[in-house]
Amino acid sequence: MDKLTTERWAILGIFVTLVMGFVPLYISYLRDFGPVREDIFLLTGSVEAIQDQLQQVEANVSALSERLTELESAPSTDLPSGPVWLQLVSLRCHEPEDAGGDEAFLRVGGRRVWSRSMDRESVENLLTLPAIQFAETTNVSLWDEDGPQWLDSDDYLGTVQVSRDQLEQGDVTGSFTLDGANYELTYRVISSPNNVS
Ligand SMILES: [Ca+2]
Ligand SMILES: [Ca+2]
Repeated sequence: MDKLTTERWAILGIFVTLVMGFVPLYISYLRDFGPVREDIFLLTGSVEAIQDQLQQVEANVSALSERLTELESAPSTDLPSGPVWLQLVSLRCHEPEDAGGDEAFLRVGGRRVWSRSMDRESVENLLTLPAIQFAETTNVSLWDEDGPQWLDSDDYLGTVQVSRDQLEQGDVTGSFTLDGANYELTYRVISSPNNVS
């Protein structure tokens, strides 16, 4: 063999030796670290998913924070602290206490404010009565006048409690249902006695 051919064989030998040595090493590397690398990919994927979720949560927190700021800066819906008035609207008799109809009368805060004879299914308009000022609550009670008092005292038919919480809620109804009677009261709680219509 000439010198060139010898060198070629030598280079080929070195190459084959390197390849033969490298292949088992690579196989060993895959065996030892292949699955780990897969796990690392999976783990990396999970980390990315968690990062995405974190970003989502941060975005949600940010949106909520903005909404909270909006709500805090919104005008207060607290009820005004000034005086309020009770405006009686109507009284409907579904069932009177007396068989032939009642001599009905209303008391507001214990004071008699109205009276009228009422039969079954009759309705009385109370908007003509002046509005009555009160603080937090006041009671409206309905009675049937009987008599004479020493023989047959007036019959108490029930109480409707009116509260300033009902301010400007429009028409509110309450019932008087004691002693077999059934009446329905409609009223309004208003911030000015001139709001009647
Ligand atoms: Ca009676
Ligand atoms: Ca009566």
